[in-house]
Amino acid sequence: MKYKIYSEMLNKIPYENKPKGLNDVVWRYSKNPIIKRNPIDNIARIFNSAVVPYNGKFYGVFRAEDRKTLPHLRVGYSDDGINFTFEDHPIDFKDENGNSWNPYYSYDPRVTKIGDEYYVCWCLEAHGPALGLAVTKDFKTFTRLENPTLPFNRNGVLFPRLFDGKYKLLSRVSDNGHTPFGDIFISESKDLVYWGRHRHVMERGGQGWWGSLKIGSGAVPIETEVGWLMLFHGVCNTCNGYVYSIGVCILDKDEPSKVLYRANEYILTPEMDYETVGFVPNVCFPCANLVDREGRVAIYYGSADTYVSLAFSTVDDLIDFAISHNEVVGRDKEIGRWEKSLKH
Ligand code: BMA
Repeated sequence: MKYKIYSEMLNKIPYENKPKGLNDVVWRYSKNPIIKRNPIDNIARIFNSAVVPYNGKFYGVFRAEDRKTLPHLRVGYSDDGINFTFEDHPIDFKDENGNSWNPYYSYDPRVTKIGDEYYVCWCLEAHGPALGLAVTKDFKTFTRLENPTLPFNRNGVLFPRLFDGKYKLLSRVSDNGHTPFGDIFISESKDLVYWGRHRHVMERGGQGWWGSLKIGSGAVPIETEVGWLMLFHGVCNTCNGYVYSIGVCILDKDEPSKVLYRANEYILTPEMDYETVGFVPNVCFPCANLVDREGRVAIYYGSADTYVSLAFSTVDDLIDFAISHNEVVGRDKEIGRWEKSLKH
């Protein structure tokens, strides 16, 4: 391994070697998608979901949609990270007194392990879409904390460690609909209740078009000696709607509002039938990544708002790709306090 990894490295992850002759930095699992349509009774689709290691197995918080097409979150578990068994009920979130506290809709979860606690950050109804936060130790009881953001906000991802005693959260300001804009921001909190020191991290755009409409953080960043390796989604607009691709960047280790490297090309874009055809065509939406002791990476991504799919790479290759394809966009290298300053 070329670069040191400080994030949790697992003994075992789902993995397939890169097909011979392929030049791409990321390659798909040959048996994709791993979760197909109508996967369990009365659930039409499971997609955009987060998988983490727990108790020697792989546990996930999944975005499931019933036949009313209303999304909720649901637990699933697996020995191999590929074949999942799902609970027969949605997560019943509790407030601090143990009473049920469930939002009207819930979607796009990310799960961050800090110590022996797992934090779920997702988008929920709070007079408009906002981020919710809940913590579990056993994937049975999920206790909600205060919502970290006001509406309108989505794509919340908590970092897997504290920075000088402070939690940091990436998010994307949005609107009430399908948001035709969006950059990635970061906020911090000492107690997971009060959030502040909001900074701009990364802006949409660059010379290419694949991330020109909006970008949003994706999987939990992986800490390496170079910086935080992060997969994100980038969206471009077309006459037939939005196209969601996956990109890679590296954020500063101590001040992640600074972007160190960002690849100007996507690393995965909708090409396969299970990505280009479905409830929403042309979507690759990363929500989780697992790393093993050899620095190999398994990427869980939602495809076409219909399936869960897997792709693979290595930390070394992703870092090298971000460095060799680096494009500095706007003022992303700065700490993100302002876009323009007034000169007197
Ligand atoms: C976004 C989110 C995602 C979804 C994507 C494509 O706004 O709602 O859940 O995957 O649109 O439809």
